[in-house]
Amino acid sequence: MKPTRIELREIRLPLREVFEISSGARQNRRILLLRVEGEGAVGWGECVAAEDPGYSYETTDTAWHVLTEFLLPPLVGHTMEGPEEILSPVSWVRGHPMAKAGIEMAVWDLHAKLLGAPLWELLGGKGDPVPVGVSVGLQPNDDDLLRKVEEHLSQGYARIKVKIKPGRDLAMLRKVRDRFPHILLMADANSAYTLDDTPLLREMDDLELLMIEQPLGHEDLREHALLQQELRTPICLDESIRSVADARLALELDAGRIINIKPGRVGGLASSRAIHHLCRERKIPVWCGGMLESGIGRAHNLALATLPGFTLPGDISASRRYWEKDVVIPEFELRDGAMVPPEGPGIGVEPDLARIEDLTHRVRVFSGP
Ligand code: OSB
Ligand code: MG
Repeated sequence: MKPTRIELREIRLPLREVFEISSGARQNRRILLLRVEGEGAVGWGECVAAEDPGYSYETTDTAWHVLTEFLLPPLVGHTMEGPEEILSPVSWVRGHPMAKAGIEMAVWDLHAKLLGAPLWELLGGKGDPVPVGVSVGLQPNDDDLLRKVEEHLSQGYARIKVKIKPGRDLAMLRKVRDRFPHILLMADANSAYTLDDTPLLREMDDLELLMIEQPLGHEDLREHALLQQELRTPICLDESIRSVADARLALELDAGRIINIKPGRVGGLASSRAIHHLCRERKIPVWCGGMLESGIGRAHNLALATLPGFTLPGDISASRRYWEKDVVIPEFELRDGAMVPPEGPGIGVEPDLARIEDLTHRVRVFSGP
């Protein structure tokens, strides 16, 4: 297989509502899409880097820089056996997993399309519906939050994740738990706490949360291990896991009992699958996180989440939860609290080319022999 033409474009796609996490608020998404052509087929990928470096050091602009200057020129025209190999010529590039994942995932889609197989099948998944949850951002007040949770439950979401930060945590979560005693409920701190907050985090044990996601710093694996020993509630790692090596170390240290796999965050689908296998061997449950992706990134996430170790509902919500109108046809919809993996080849949904063109802010094309 050989990618002979790669198109990188930035689209601007506003979220229907502001999405606020402990590190800040977002609304006007600047998303990088990758379109790869080779042997008469076309594959699509999405880079999940955000507009600011609050979640990761990568941003839309650093990813544009790394992709255009370092990753794409040597990859276009490069012959490979399969998508597992696409990043080998650029393995010297340190870090930047989100930039790398964008092109890697596009090549997976291309590969699946050339084989005429759904991406989920190629990754080793089954086509069964995937139960999904929703991630609810910080709200102006607790009543607004309760209303949001109620709305999402009525839409059928199988699990509710609530963002927390110091000052908006225990009391707020108690209200949600009191109102909805039996739902699958979890909290995501996006690294807002330190070990000094252990007494507060311990009080959350009474709330029967499914897990607490990334309570401590993104580089604090050791601290997460110490905290986990003090908590009954499982810790789930998100920001801390940027590679297979991070996952191996985290499991070795018992720094968490659950891992949130986001293909964008860990450098693509091949490393996501490797982390999945590692966790499965050790009976560590995983689930697929989200990065407010457009339908293209969402399609990849859904394919990954069909693997058997993804035993917890993922942050793979319906297109409507994010966008006035998505960039794929058909849009993603919820069916009985689950998403049905598309049957078509590759990601199984069609990019809406006219809409993508309308939203485009800049494009770079690379072509090779
Ligand atoms: O921590 O999982 C996170 C969104 C942006 C950055 C980080 C996170 C999130 C979400 C939303 O929680 C997940 C989604 O619905 O895409
Ligand atoms: Mg998270």
